[in-house]
Amino acid sequence: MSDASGSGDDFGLTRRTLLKAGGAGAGAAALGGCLSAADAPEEASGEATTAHGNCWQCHKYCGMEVTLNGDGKAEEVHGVDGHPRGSAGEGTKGTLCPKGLSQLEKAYSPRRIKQPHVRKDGELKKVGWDEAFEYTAEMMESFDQDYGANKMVRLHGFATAAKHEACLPSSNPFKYVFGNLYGSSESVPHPVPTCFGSSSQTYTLAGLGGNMRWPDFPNTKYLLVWGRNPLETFAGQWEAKQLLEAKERGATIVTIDPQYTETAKKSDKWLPIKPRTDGALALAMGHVIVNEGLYDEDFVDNHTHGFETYREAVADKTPEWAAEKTGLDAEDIRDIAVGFAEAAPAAAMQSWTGLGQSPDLQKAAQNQVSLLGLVGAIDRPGGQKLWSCAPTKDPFEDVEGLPNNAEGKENPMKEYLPMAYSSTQNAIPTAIKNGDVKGLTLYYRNPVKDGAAEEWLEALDELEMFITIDSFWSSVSRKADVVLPEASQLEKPMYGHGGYGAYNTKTWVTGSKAAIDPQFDTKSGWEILKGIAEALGYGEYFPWEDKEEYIDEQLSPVDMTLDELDEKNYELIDSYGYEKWKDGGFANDTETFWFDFDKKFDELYKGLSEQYDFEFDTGPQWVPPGTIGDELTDEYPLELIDHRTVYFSHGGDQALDKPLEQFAESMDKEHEDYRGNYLHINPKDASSRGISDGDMVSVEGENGEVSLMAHVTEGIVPGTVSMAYGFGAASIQPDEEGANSMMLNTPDDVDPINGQIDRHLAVQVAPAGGEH
Ligand SMILES: Nc1nc2c(c(=O)[nH]1)N[C@H]1C(S)=C(S)[C@@H](COP(=O)(O)OP(=O)(O)OC[C@H]3O[C@@H](n4cnc5c(=O)[nH]c(N)nc54)[C@H](O)[C@@H]3O)O[C@H]1N2
Ligand SMILES: Nc1nc2c(c(=O)[nH]1)N[C@H]1C(S)=C(S)[C@@H](COP(=O)(O)OP(=O)(O)OC[C@H]3O[C@@H](n4cnc5c(=O)[nH]c(N)nc54)[C@H](O)[C@@H]3O)O[C@H]1N2
Ligand code: SF4
Ligand SMILES: [Mo]
Repeated sequence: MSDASGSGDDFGLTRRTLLKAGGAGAGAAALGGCLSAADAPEEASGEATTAHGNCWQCHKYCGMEVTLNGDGKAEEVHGVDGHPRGSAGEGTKGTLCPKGLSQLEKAYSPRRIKQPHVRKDGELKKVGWDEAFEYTAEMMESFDQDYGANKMVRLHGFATAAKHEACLPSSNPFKYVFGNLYGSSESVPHPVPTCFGSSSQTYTLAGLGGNMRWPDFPNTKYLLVWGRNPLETFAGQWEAKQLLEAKERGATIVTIDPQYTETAKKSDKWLPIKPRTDGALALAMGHVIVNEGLYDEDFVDNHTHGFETYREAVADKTPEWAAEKTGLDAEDIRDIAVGFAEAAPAAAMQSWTGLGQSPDLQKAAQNQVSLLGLVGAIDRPGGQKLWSCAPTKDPFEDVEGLPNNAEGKENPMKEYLPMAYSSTQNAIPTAIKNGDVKGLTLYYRNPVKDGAAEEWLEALDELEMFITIDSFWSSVSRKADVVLPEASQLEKPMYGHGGYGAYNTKTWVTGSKAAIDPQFDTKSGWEILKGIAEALGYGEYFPWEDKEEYIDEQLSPVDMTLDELDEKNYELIDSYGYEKWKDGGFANDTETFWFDFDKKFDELYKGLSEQYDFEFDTGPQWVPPGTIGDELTDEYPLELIDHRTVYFSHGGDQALDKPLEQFAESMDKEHEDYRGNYLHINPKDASSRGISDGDMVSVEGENGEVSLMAHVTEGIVPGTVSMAYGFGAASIQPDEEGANSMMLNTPDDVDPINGQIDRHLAVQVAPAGGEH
C-alpha cells in the first residue's frame, strides 16, 4: 500500500483531476467538475491519460483501465491485470466482457435520461436538481401525512448483505434514506424472491447458501454445472477464466441443462435434462454413491444432520428410475455419480437460477445440495468454497442519533407474505390494487420484467407516489412522478470488498475514483440519496461531503483510502484457509450440514401438504413437475423457461445499440429488421407447428400471449422452449421489441414458501399471423 503522497490534495485538486484535465484544463475540472465531456470542445485539447474504474454493468466490479482523451472523454476501457474479479488471479491478464465494453456507449448514450423530471399537471417536466429534490421531499412528506410512509414499498437491485450472499455491498444508503429516515418498512431484497429463491432457501437451510455458485476452481477435479451457464453468466471475468483453466488442467466438466449452452459446448458431457426433473437425477446419484459406499463416512457421521432420512430417501431411486423421469441415460447418471464421488472432496457444483425459479424445484435443490454433504466436498480444496470477505465498515453505523423511523411500522404486505419469508414481489400489484400499498420507489430495478407483468403495468397507474432512480426511459420510468437520472459507473467512485473471486484463499478490496464527470445533468445514486435526505431535513444523518469520503470510511478497517486504492484498483488483504464449517462457517447458522430440515420446516411442509394434496417431507424427496407449479396439458404442452446471454445484464442494457447488434449476430439474424429476443425451439416442436427459423411466433399461456422471432435449434430439448429475458413490454429496448415472457406469469405463480417467482410456465407456440 502506498501513502497518499502525490495526490496533490493541497489545492483541493486530486491526482485524478490533475491527470484527467491536464495543464490548462485543470482549473475548470477541479471547480466542481462542471466541464463534462458531453459539452467539451470536439477536438481533444490535452494529452490522453488513463484512470481506473470498476465495471458495474453486471455488478461484479471487474477492474478497468479507462483511456481518456485530452478533454477527459473516455475512449477505451481495458481490464486490470491480476484483478480479483476481472482476471484469473496474480500475474494474469485482466479483461472486460461485451457488457463491460458497452459501458462506453452507456456513458454517452443519447438514450440516457439526461436530467431530472417531475410530474406537473399530469406531465413529466424537466427540472433542475434543487427543484427535483424539493419536489420529491414535499411529495414524500405529504404521502406520509396522507397514508403513512410505510404504505410505500421500496425495491432496490443488488443491495442486501446476507451471510449466504457471500459479501454483497456492506452499506446501503437507499435503505437508510427510505427506511431509517423516511420510515418505509418494506423492501423486497435479493435473492429471494426474484433471483433464485426456490434453491436459495434450500441451499441456505442445508448450509451452503449462495456458495453453491462458485467452486474452488484452482483445485477442482470434477465440476457439475447444474442449471447454470457460467461461460455467459460469469460473476466477473475471473469465473469463466478459471473454469476454462480447470478444464485445461484436466478437470471433468459436466453440464446438466435442458439447453446446449455455451458452457455445455465446452463441457466433457452435456446431460440434456427435462426441466424440473433434477430432483430425480440427484436422488439417483445419491443412490449410487450410497450403495457403492463412495460417500465420506467421517464427514457424514461427524458434521451432518439427518443422514438416515437421506439414506431412506434414496434407497429405491435407481438410475433407471431417474432415467425415465429425466429423459437421461441411466448409464450417464451412474457415471457422473461415480465420477463426482471419486473426485471428492475435489468435486463441486455451479448452480444458480436453473433450480431456483420454480416451487417444484425447491426439493430438487435439496436433493442436489445433499450430494455435497454426502461426499464431504465442502470447503475442502477443489470442493464447494465458503468464501471470506475483507473487513469493511458501514459508515451509517457510526452516525450519531441516526433514527429508525421504520421501526414498529406495519408491513403493508403483511397479508400477502409467503409462508416463510418476509417479502414477495409478485403480490405488490395486488396490494396496490387493494389499496394496501400506495407508493413505490425503484432504484436500478424493473419489476415488470420479473413477474406478473400485466398486473404490474396496471398497478403502476394506480400509485399515489412513484419515484424512480434510473438511467434509461421505458414505459416504467415514464409512469413515475419523479425520475432521477443516475450517472453510470465510469462517472462515479466505486468500492467493493470481496468474497468470491480469483483469489480462493485471499480477501481483497477494489475501488476507483470517478474516471469522468457525470454526463448530461445526472448524479451518482449516492449523491441522489444524499440530496433526498437533505431535502427531507435529515442532512445531519448523511454527514459525508462526497462519496469518496464515505468510501474512505468503508475502507477504514483495512487502513486505506480510496486515493491509495485507486492507484492499483485492487489490493489483497488477508489469507484464509479451508474447512470454515469447523468454526460455524455454514450458512445455516449451525456447525452442521443438514440433509433433513425437520427441525425447521415441519409445520411448513405440513401446511403445504394440505394445500397441494401431496405429502411433502422435510427430507430429500422426489416432487414431480406440476405438483405446485404449472402442469403441461394438451392445450399448453410446452414448458417455457428463460435464460441470459453474455450481451445483457438482466433488463439493464437493452437500450444500447451495440449489444442489440451483437446479440442479433450471435443468433445469425443481424440481416433481419428485428432487435428483440428469440424463442429457442427444437426442430421437432417447430416443424410439427409449421414454424421455420426466423418466423415470428406467438407464445400463449393461460394468462395471455406474446410474440417474438423463432430460433429453431437442436440446442434445446424437445418439449421445452426458452427466451432471453429483458425484452418486450416495459423493457428499455427502444421499441419494446421482442417478448416479455412474464406477461404470461400471474401473481399466483410463485413459490408458496418463499415467494420466488415461478418462471416455468405451460405454453403453446404457433406461427404469429403474417410475416415480420
Ligand atoms: N423473466 C425473468 N426475469 C428475471 C429473471 C429471470 O431469470 N427471468 N431473473 C431475475 C434475477 S436473477 C434478478 S437478480 C433480477 C434483476 O433485476 P433488476 O434488479 O430489476 O435489474 P435490471 O433488470 O438490470 O434493472 C433494469 C433497470 O435498471 C435501469 N438501469 C440501467 N442502468 C442503470 C444505472 O446505471 N443506474 C440506474 N439507477 N438504473 C439503471 C434500466 O434502465 C432498467 O430500468 O431480475 C430478475 N428477473
Ligand atoms: N451475462 C449475464 N450474466 C449474469 C447476469 C445477467 O443478467 N447477464 N445476471 C447475474 C445474476 S443476478 C444471476 S441470478 C446469474 C444467473 O446465472 P444462471 O443461473 O447461469 O442464469 P441463466 O443463463 O439463466 O442459466 C440458467 C440455466 O438454467 C437452465 N434451466 C432452466 N430450467 C432448468 C431446470 O429445470 N433444470 C436445469 N438443470 N436447468 C434449467 C436454463 O436452460 C439456463 O441455461 O447470472 C449473473 N450473471
Ligand atoms: S463480468 Fe462483464 S459486465 Fe460484469 S462486471 Fe465484469 S466486465 Fe462488467
Ligand atoms: Mo439474480
